[in-house]
Amino acid sequence: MIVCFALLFSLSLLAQQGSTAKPTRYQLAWHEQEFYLFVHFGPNTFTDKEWGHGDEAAEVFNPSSLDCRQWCRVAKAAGAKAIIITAKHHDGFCLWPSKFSTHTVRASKWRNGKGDVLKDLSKACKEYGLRFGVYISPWDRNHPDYGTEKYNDVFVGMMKELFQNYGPIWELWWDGANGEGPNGKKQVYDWKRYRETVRKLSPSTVIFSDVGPDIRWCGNENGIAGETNWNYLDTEGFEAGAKAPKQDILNTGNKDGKYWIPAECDVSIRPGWFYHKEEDNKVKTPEQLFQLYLKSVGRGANLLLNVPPDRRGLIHENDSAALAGFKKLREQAFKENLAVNGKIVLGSGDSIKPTLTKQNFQLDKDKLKVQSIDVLYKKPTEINCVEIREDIKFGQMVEQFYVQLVNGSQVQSYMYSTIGRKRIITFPAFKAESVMIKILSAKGDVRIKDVQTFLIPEVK
Ligand code: FUL
Repeated sequence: MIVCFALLFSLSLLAQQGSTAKPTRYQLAWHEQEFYLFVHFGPNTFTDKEWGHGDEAAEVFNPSSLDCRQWCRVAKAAGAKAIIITAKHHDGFCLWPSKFSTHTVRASKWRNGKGDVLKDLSKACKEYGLRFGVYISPWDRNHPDYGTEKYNDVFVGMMKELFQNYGPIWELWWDGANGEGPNGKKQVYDWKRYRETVRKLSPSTVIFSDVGPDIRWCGNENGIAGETNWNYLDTEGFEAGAKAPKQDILNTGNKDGKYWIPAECDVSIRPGWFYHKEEDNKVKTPEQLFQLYLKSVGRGANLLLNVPPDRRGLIHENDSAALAGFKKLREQAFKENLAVNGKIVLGSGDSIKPTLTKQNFQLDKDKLKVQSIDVLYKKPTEINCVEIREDIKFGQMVEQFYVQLVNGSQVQSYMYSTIGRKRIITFPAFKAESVMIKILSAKGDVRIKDVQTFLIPEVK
């Protein structure tokens, strides 16, 4: 019996690996979150720094009217699905009253040392139906044990507190940065132990770091996934931080990578990660945010947009206005799928419903030459955007495809590489009688879940 279980276990592990690795159910659910907020908040908010030195007095942390429910309302109004907060940034200050540090909210004046930002936020997220995520930096410029083996116990102890007191934690975000601590020493991070700790405490949590194990960094802090974006990555011999794969590899993934580790695109709505008053007029516009959406979610990745609360402990009016505008643009762009004004025909001649959501279909890798997907409109229809989805629960297959727009003798073609969970492509508006999507090459049999076409606002 034991042998049987062992065999089953190793078979199921095999299913996660190899060039046809598939997402776990937690990763699949993660893909569906698409867009969520990052919240950088802590002493830096009050000292105007981006990287605190760890010697800032705890008293500087004193938001005048912190309200995590306001953050949630802003997130909801923006159509974001979750909030990930910097529970501890490099300065070591804990936004919860950790037993493992003296540099925490407990030592601040805020609410007479009785406040707990994580408690407020985890509760508010539950109330508003948002997922709750936590960023925790292993680099700690304050902790006296940093740079010694004892610090790994501290870090593990802190994570236990997070999971035991504020769970469920949907995503855990590990920053790979590794600088000196207060005694001038660097820490040797025990990533293996950290990973095992989290898996044991909360198997449903998806773990982000440069190299996963569940979600990878997209290789830049501009919020932009690769035009070619594989959900696969090879991680053997790599770790988060200095030992991570090159940034361009993180950006595109590895076509034949062994593990399913999709990209998350982090970027700030302002130039800095933390709030700075002088950046109040440098908030990204709805149009800029929409472009970022196309270059992240539209390339099969997720978008993690940082919106830093101000010294009141509130999301600033300029940021919430930009977010509302961003939501409106997405709604306008994708409200009407113009493919429904016609029919979708497979290269094989089968006609199917204009939206494929419920009717996935498969293109046989060996017959790609004779297979394509055509959208035939009832009358010429102006479009400038096509959205295609692969059914990624079977893996990611497409490596090259083109889109051809036809109106009589007028033909316009565009070539692309990967599709993945969602690929949104845009081009100059064209009045089309038909659109053909032709897959030119693929790793294996292709399963397409949906094809939609739109006329989206011209956004520069
Ligand atoms: C980086 C940090 O050094 C920045 O301060 C910020 O937190 C960003 C999201 O990650 O590694």
